[in-house]
Amino acid sequence: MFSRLFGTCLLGLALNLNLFAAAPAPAAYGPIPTERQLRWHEMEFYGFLHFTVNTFTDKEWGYGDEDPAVFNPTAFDADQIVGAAKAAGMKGLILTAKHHDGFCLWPSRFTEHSVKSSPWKQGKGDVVREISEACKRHHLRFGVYLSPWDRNRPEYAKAEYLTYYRGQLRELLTNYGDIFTVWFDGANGGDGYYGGARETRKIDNRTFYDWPTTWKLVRDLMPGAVMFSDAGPDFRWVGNERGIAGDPCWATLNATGRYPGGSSDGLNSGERPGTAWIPAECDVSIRPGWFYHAKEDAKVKTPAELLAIYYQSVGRGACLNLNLPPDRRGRIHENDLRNLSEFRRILDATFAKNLAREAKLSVSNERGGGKAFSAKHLVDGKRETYWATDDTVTTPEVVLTFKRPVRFNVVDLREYLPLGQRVEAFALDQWQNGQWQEFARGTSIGNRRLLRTDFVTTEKVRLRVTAAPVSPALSELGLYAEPAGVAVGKKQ
Ligand code: FUL
Repeated sequence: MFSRLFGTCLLGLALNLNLFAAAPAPAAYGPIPTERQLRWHEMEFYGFLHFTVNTFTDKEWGYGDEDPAVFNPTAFDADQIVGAAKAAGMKGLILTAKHHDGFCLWPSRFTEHSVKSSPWKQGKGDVVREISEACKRHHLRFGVYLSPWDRNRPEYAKAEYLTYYRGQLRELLTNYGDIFTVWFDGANGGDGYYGGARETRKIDNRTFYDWPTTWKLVRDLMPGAVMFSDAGPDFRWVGNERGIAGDPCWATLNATGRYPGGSSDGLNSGERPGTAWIPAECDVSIRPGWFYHAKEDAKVKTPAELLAIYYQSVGRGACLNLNLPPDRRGRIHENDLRNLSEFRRILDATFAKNLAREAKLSVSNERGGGKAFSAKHLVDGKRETYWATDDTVTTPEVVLTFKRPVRFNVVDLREYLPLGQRVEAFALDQWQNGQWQEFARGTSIGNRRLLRTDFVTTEKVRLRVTAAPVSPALSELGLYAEPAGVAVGKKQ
């Protein structure tokens, strides 16, 4: 037993040190992701749950003077909510534990303005507890949104407010198990109830919140959690609430001088080479509003709209955070469920089979001529392995030759992220009438690049890296066909 364990350890060590590889791995280029960011990238698609007094008052931004008695879902069902997210393919959920109105979905000991003052479950309910536990049961990661702007609190805009805010953060990060993200919203409209003052309070976003201290608290209490804001530190807003990343969309940003609630310049496309790895999240609601409104029941985004968003968010290297607003029952509405399930059905049918696996691969260069960085890794379905070239080869190509013509309309590419974002431009060719014909081109790849094109039928496909400051390191290449009858619309 001991010797087997020892042998396994030695093998692991040898693999780690790359002892069996013909050449050392390429050196990383530019800013690179942390371990916690890599885990976040792997999620790709997760959801928001916007739920509070607004659900019952039909508002988007509560003023902060709402009577807690209005919060009274009639048939709250955490398993129905989390099950809907799971069935849609989401890997996590972020709950608005407190939105701008200040009402807390958990019984915080720092305020009475919470579920404990509501009739729901005779004041004994805890939405944060129920959703976090349902997430565990369904194997989704759980995250929290805690609005920095609080229109209920008398001390908002004064230094004491930070003690209150951090006390709440501590409650959320210590009582509800693992938290994968803390989502810090930059919005601040100024006016509010503020304990009865009913006035406008201006704060300086750059200094008031003293973010470094709050970020440190999160790092201390939940080291694996990634933090969101307009400016990171771990992932950034994409600059719009339509769910659309820029093209290109770099995972890097010039971080100096940026702060939550600051300028959104550069957030949509990122900045290259950048000073920090701060990839984009696309947040968008399945309905026009973030909160549930019965009048929007017929305005749920269609499967075709959701697909277009997916290709322009996940497909541009970002993560997609799709909001599902629980209704007044405390459930996800049937119309949302219907569109989500058709969206999922199409995605599953599309990505069921990677046609590139049937091809013979030939490449213009393979690092060290050896197996460790072989082009085979492009089609092994593993993000941990990759095809790399010698340091001097920055614009290689790979040709896929098929025995029979293949038909596809989606190309899927992935870079090996631990070595940084390396590829700056690429092109794709198909073989037609004895010659190459370009059918798509792109710039940034990063975590994932999906190109949704017209249908191509061909016996040979070529990927050319056309610009890179260093040798590329690509971990995946896929060719897929969307099922018949999908409204593709314009190319994505
Ligand atoms: C914004 C907020 O003002 C909205 O209500 C919503 O929470 C959205 C996700 O972020 O800044």
